[in-house]
Amino acid sequence: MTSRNQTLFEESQRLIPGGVNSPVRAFKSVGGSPLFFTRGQGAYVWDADGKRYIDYVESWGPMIVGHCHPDVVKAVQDAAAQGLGFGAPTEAELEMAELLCKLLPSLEMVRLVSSGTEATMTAIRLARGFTGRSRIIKFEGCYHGHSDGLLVKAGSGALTFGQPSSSGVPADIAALTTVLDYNDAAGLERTFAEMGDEIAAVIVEPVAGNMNLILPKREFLDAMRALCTKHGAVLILDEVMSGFRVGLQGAHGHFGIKPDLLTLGKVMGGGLPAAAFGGRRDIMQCLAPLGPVYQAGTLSGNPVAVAAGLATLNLIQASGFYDRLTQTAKQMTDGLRASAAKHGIPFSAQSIGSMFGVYFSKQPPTSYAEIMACDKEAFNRFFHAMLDEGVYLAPSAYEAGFVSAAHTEADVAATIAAADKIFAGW
Ligand code: KE4
Repeated sequence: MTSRNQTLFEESQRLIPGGVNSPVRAFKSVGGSPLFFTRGQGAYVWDADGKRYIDYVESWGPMIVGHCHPDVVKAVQDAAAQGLGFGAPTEAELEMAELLCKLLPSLEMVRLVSSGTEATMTAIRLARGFTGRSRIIKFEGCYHGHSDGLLVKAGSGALTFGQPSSSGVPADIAALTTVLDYNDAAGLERTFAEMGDEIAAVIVEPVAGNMNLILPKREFLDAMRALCTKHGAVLILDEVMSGFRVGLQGAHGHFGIKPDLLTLGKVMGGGLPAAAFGGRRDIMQCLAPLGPVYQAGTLSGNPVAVAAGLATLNLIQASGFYDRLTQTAKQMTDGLRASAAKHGIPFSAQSIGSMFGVYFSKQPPTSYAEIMACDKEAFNRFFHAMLDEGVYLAPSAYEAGFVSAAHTEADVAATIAAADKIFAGW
């Protein structure tokens, strides 16, 4: 019998390119037909055939308190009952700005937008307006949304489909983006020595999650900060994914590196479209209506999305919240690693805060090249086998995974048991 998922996918493909509204959902790199979800509750999601999965994708990061947390749902219902949007300032936006600047001291000012792409695109424009320079530096495998200048050797869906540099981006724009190797401090130093006074900004995921999970080397982060300061370039830390995921102060708080601009998203919207960029007051004051750098958005600061974000950010401040999340992620990756070792399978796994990565390689990769050397076919086979066991991992070997406050020890044990059964028959 054809599954409801397959029927919906076939019908969707007639009207929606690839049948999806965001490419990485299409299961193209793992094969098979994407799942259409009908419901989420806590750590679980249900597909159109009524099958339940333990969810480690969590809408690609936002659902850190679990799906449909009652506090978040109530906040959304209460806000919606007052109005779905005004295109005018609301007190909730001031509350969100105050909370973000309290939680993240590097934010002297902040502006809300509706997606991570808007946040990073504007941060780049702001850096160019502030410095009067055009060149930007990014790192291969990092993904910062789909604005033209950043779709050059990008990660996430672009990498997943083997098209890290999108067509449709004018060569003149792509030529202003210099792409270096993640964790290569020497390469960064050489580039600044050659063209330091041309560089408007360096943009980086301080913990990379779009080429699977790659942890930063200390000297890489330190070099980046020092070089940007020395040459007057703007350091943009893109924490759309790692923000509030690595810890309450994101990766930059965890590693103690101060950005000039910071981009946020996902968790701060609680699953609804809210994102932000912010940082140094002298840079942010270049923004319209104060300064000459234009940026705008009909839905920016939407009161219903902000309500979901405020409720989520309130919950994550609970005492011990990140200790428990970090423990959950570590328990899970330790268990997977132990099971693979028992069955003699070249596999590794690691976690930081509530983010984790699983790899079919002997050691966790530390660079894009090492990620590309992992056994992708083995990952795809593992992905589908785990799906059969009711465990939903990201449908790509190039994405990080996430645990939530709703994942219990029983969920972790069931996940490890599922992997052990698969590895036993590998
Ligand atoms: P959005 O425009 O998708 O809200 O955010 C873009 C973005 C910017 N920066 C980082 C570090 C990101 O991870 C993202 C978006 N992440 C992907 C998942 N790896 C979103 C999923 C998708 O593209 O459907």
